[in-house]
Amino acid sequence: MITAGRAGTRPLAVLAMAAVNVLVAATAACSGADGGTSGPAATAAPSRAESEAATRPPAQSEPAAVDRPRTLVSGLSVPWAIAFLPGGNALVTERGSGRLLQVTPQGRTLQTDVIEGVSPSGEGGLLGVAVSPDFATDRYIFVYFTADDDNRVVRYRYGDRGLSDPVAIVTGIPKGDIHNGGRLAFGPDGYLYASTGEIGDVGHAQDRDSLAGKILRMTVDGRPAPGNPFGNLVWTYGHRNVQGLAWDRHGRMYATEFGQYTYDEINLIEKGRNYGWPQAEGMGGKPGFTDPLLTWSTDEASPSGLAYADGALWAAALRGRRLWRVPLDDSGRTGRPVALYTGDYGRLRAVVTAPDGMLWVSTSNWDGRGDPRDGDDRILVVPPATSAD
Ligand SMILES: [Ca+2]
Repeated sequence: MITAGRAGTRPLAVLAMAAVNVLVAATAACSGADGGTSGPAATAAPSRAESEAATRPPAQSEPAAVDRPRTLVSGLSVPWAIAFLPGGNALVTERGSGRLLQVTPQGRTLQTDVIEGVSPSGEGGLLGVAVSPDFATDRYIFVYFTADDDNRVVRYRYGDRGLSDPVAIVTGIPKGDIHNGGRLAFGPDGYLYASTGEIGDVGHAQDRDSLAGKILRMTVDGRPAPGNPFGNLVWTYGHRNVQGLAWDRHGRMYATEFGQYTYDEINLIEKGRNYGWPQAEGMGGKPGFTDPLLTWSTDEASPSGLAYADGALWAAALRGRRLWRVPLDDSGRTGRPVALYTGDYGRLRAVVTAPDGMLWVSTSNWDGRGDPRDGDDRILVVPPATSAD
């Protein structure tokens, strides 16, 4: 079920959901681990998608055929993150191969580099990528990856001849088989944000001296950004596993978060706040913890990437195998979410807004928890403005 938080909008009621939830609950296991399912729950998703398709209310109808996504790139392996260079080409990471691809808006791969030192295992590997806001002059790009002993953020110079001048700007982020976080993005303030996970060790999230279970904010040299609340890299804490970061046109920051058994979240991210994990999951209503704006059941979402476009947040769902459109009003309140393409493309991982306003969305069907089909994994181009609502 979807529950609106501060938005004050009514919960989405889908009558058929009750029966469907019984099916899922009967086989449910911890799904928060990167939106995976352990055991038989993995087989529940297709049945659920079919049931829902048959009973989806009009407000959740799919866009017309003309608005269907188109495949821009196919044959990838777990494309985890996408970031645009000035000029409109994009950098794409692959989790297991450690490859960093440069893809044109026409879908051609112009350049392929391999990040050295990536040690993929479980949910770890080459994860986030970000491009310096001053790329035209500094040529900096940043990647977040799992190495032999840690997760780390490494800066490179990126040019026609490949990568050079690697500098590990943050090391020692705890690594694990699950919950490695991994998203990188520059905020409108010009600083680099990194999301980390608590690696399945719940003690990290509330420990402000641990880099795990946090959203970090840093300079391009990996130092705490001016104005950080605790004098270190930590911007917010009490996170379980954040893999999506986005800002709206007013500069407000949002993040997706994997819940454990019950509630995935979208949070409004504000300096120094404690988002509750492990004391609270979903709407805790407990003093000292910031509640999410919105929650989903883990089988509907397990949201990874997050983008902002056309007055809405867009969350890519792994286990939920759909793209969520969450309308935002001018004050940052969330409206009623709309599920798009449920089951059509499998697990969805990254979603970013391209310079032309389209959304680029990656599938994640080769991550060990999906059902790959011909052409997977893909990058899809989705028109945000024409999607149904
Ligand atoms: Ca929370």
